[in-house]
Amino acid sequence: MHRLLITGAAGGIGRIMRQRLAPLATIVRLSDICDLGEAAPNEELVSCDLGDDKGVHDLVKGCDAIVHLGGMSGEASFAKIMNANIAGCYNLYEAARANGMPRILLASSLHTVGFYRQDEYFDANVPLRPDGLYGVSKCFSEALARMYFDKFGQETAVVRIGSCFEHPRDHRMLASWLSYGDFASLAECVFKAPRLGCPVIWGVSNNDARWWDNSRANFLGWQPRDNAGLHRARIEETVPLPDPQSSSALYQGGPFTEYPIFKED
Ligand code: NAI
Ligand code: 15L
Repeated sequence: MHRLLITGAAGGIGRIMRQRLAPLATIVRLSDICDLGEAAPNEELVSCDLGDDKGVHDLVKGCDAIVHLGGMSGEASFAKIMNANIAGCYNLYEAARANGMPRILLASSLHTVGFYRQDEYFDANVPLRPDGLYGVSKCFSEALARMYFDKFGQETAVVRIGSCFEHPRDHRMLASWLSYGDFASLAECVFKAPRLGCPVIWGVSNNDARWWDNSRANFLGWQPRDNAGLHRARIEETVPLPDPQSSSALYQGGPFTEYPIFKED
């Protein structure tokens, strides 16, 4: 492809994907509200608040594909969630519709289903059970993606990311971890698939412990290779086992299930 847009490119996942996804496109356009550093020869840097509809329209223009990582990545006040995740996602889809409908990889989250318990196992058709306003905003983005597909044919890979960090950080992440390498290989499958549609895919590595059945996404040919199980000994040695009655041990969404509705901005 000629130009790939990555929103949220200054964030934890974005900073890694900036390099890892570069082989997919001639030009990578990187966007955030935070500093993106210096542009490499294959890069374009665009500062843009996702809540700015005109700015997002210009941002998407000329792009052949989008990895949408930008927005609030945890629980926050409704005002912040509203601007970055709800208005921001709407602005992105409207901009895509006006600019040739580039294929989108949408970063959704396990917090769309955070109130399921850790002893439950299900596929992507499970009813949503968000664990906070952040999770609700991801449910909104998933519904928006589906509506733009059904109404206009806009293709999106809705990726319900578990916990995407360099290594799993606690016992819960032994089931929810997605390695950076597996994220990158998923993005490659998404953008190389002849037809995508609008599947919901669990963004999770090939962990020994598992809560999610990804068989509905088999058509993509994605084979996650990393396994959080290889980090179990380290986690068991260094991270205290949570109280079995605590949210961290009971719910897939862990502590997010306990957060209040934040009022501060
Ligand atoms: P992050 O918080 O490190 O990065 C998000 C980026 O979005 C930040 O650089 C931030 O400046 C930018 N951003 C925030 N508000 C914005 C706005 N109004 N306009 C433009 N940019 C804005 O998050 P991370 O970990 O890199 O996650 C990326 C995406 O993946 C997020 O959408 C997050 O919700 C989702 N996700 C991440 C998971 C993880 O384990 N890292 C798990 C599940 C979902
Ligand atoms: C998410 O959705 C967040 O973006 C990430 O920072 C982690 O908190 C992750 O879920 C998780 O719950 O592990």
